[in-house]
Amino acid sequence: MKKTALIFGITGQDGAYLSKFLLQKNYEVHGVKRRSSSHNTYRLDDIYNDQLVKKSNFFLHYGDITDSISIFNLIKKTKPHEVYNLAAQSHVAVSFEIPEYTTNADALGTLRILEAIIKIDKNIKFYQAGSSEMFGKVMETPQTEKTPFYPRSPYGAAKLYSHWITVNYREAYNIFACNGILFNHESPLRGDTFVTKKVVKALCRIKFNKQKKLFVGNLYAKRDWGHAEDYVRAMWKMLQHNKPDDFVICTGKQYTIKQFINMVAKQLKIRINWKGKGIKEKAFDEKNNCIVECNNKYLRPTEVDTLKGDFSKARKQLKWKPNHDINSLINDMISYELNTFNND
Ligand code: NAP
Ligand code: F7E
Repeated sequence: MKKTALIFGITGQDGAYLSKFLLQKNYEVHGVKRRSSSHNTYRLDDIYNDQLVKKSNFFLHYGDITDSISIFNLIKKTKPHEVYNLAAQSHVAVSFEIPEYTTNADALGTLRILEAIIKIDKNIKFYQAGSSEMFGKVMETPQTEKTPFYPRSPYGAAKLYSHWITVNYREAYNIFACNGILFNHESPLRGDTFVTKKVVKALCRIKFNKQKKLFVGNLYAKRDWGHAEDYVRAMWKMLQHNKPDDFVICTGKQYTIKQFINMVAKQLKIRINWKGKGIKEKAFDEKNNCIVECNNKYLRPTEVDTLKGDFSKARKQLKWKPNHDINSLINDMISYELNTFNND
């Protein structure tokens, strides 16, 4: 029998990759998009414009995770076998600016979906998009499913509520609900203000004289970066497992932002030379033009200094491992940017 999935947050990076993945598995895919005065489905354009897919397997609906009525009505109407909650105000720095909205969407949004599931059909499987930001000020390295949480932002705290409410509904109502604890994952479809996309886009533009300088914040935070394509496969695998559970998904490797910039520059054959310290640290190209500079405005009130996960449980129980490494991720992101230039 054909399966039906409902994706909250379908217009985001992961929503686009998960949609493609599930369509390839012959799912009927329903997605929830927010009303917007500007075009907000560009990541889905290639799927949506495919007439064959459009007619039979792929449907977009208006809704919002801050609106219980739309959530209830959509779950009732689409009758999904699986619900993926990817919807969130997902920018950590922005969560300090709009903490109440972030909590409403990222914490209460999950509760609203869980409540609708137990009222409509307890057989619906549920995936919650948890985050390594819940580890925050890390209590041990590497982080596993057993590492205590210590969030460092309104975003991290809201995701922590979602994590525990998902565990609670699983135990209280015996539903198939899973938390993915996903470390940073990137792709050509990453939002422009996340550091990897910002760096790749800017260095590509600098290489081709379309931009002079890149401004960043903390160069020394360390992240465990994977590719979104690998991580959506893990989401699906969690819902096909023989029991509902929580899984860390990561690569087990970490790099600083500065190392990431150096790796992108290397692939683009830009030779850079760092000078200075702290917020005054700058990178210069071979003609001694300053191309990277730090700016206080990108620093956060509290920072997550280091993240590095251990995916042994997912490897053993889900038979999951990442196919991409940092270099293939960067290569994919650069190719996309350069193609975009060519189509300008
Ligand atoms: P993203 O690109 O920012 O996408 C977020 C999605 O949520 C977008 O479709 C957005 O819609 C939607 N959304 C935001 N507020 C909403 C609301 N009130 N009602 C309905 N939809 C709403 O994020 P992503 O990188 O794909 O991440 C997917 C999920 O995984 C998020 O929950 C994120 O917090 C979590 N996560 C991400 C990472 C990562 O490294 N990417 C790691 C761990 C966890 P618009 O397009 O209209 O803005
Ligand atoms: O920052 C530093 C910044 O915004 C990474 C989200 O998907 O992953 C993401 O959250 C690091 C931080 O991602 C700039 O201070 C330096 O230390 O790319 P980011 P994030 O905050 O790690 C987690 C797992 C999620 O769940 C989130 O939804 O890079 N950094 N300079 C910068 N960050 C940004 N954005 N911009 C800079 O200029």
